[in-house]
Amino acid sequence: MKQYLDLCQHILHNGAKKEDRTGTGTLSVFGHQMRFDLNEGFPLMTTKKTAFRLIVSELLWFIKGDTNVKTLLEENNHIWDEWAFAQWVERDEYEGPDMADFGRRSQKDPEFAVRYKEQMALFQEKILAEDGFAEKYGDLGPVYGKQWRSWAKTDGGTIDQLKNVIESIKKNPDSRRHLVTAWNPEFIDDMALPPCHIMFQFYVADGKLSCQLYQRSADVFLGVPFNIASYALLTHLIARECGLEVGDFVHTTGDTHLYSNHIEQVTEQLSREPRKLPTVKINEDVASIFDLELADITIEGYDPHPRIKAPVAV
Ligand code: THF
Repeated sequence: MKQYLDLCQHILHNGAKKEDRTGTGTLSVFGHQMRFDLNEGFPLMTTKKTAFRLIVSELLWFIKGDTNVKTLLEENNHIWDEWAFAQWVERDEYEGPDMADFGRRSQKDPEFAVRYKEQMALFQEKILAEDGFAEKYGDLGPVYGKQWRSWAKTDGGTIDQLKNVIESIKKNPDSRRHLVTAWNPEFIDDMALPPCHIMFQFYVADGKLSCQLYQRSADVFLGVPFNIASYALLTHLIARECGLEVGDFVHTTGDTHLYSNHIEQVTEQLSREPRKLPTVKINEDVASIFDLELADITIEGYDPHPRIKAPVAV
């Protein structure tokens, strides 16, 4: 995926030094676009091993309208843990040691890191073991799943944007209104994290379905490989649902940044040669996108360079 490696180079050379909410510091550019022809293979990083299983599990979680990390934990997916944990440790009911600013402190202070790991393990255990606890403290608020599947209307009803967009692609493929938006200003403050992938649009031409995503904030080393694969997969799933072939995935990003503690890792990744892209397989026995489970979606011919670890900014 040359587009991605070019983006990393571009930020390293042209990025502005910029402070951010997490206090980590970034190199950042504003406004970037990548295009992936999904017929050239499935855009999963080959220059670093990327956990496809986690991408599928997160996407199905969005598609089912779920907003609770319990479901992800049950699938051994920890990519949202920090955001649920951040809410938990701010609650009156939390009685453990002070966890303020745990993301930064656990990287700087090894003793604190031990206490943080303990508290995080306890939190995960309770989410998995106690339904009442999970219901109360595992929910991230009205994040993606809620907005995609049950956007709140002023009259008390809800809008299923995902079902509607599938219907509109089937009934009126040429429409210029195949949109789903996760940015709901009324509820931003109730979300554990305001959405990063804000809005996506589908487009049909020559029997092919394309998708463009607008992402307001893009963590290029950790998040973007997930985001590309996630929306590429969504495009495959919706195309299948609508009896179309796949076209392009267009990824448009706003604040497009490399965290200052990912620079070494990116440099390592840039030294590697890209390999042949894998392909995605979706279980043909399951007809509807809403019934798909983790095991129904697999990747074939994936032969990446080894994983490169990096800390996530919270
Ligand atoms: N916050 C930040 N700072 N970056 C993000 O990418 C991000 N997300 C979601 C919400 N907030 C974010 C969460 N998505 C990983 C990947 C995606 C995430 C969060 C974390 C991650 O740590 N990946 C590692 C390890 C995966 C594993 O457990 O194996 C990796 O090496 O890929 C952007 O949508």
